[in-house]
Amino acid sequence: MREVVAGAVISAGRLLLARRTYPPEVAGLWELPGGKVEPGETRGGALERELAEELGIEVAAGEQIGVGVPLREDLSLVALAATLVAGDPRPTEHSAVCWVDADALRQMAAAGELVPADAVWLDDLAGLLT
Ligand code: 9L3
Ligand code: MG
Repeated sequence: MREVVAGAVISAGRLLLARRTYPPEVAGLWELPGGKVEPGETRGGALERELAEELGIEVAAGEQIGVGVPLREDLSLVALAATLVAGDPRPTEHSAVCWVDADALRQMAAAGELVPADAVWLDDLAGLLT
C-alpha cells in the first residue's frame, strides 16, 4: 500500500492550490499539491520534500486534515496541514498556483474545478479558512 500526501498550505488566511497538468482526466483542475511518500519517509517529510521540488517552498507539515481517500486498490491519499516557512510558490510541474479564501474555494468546488479526490475535503478546508 502506497500513500500520496497532499498539503493544505495556509498563509495569511488563504489556502494554496496548484493546477495539475497530468493525467488527462485531471489536467487543468486544482489540487492540494503533493506526491507519493517514498519508502522510509514519513508523511510529513514526504510533503516537505514534494513542495520543495514542485513549488520551491519550505513548509512545516502538521496534522492530518479530513479523511483518507482511496485512489486505487494500492494507493491512498491523505492531506496534512502545512505552514509556509519560506519562499514564494513557483510551479515546476503545475501550470499555475493560486491562493484562495473559503468563498473562492467553495465557488471552485461548485464549478467542478477541484480534482475529485480533493473535493472530499471541502468542508474541512473551508473550516480552516474561516
Ligand atoms: N493526487 C490527488 N490529489 C492530490 C495529489 C497531490 C495527488 N492533491 C493523485 C494524482 C495522482 C496521484 O495522486 O494520481 C499521485 O500524485 P502526483 O505524484 O502525480 O502528484
Ligand atoms: Mg505531485
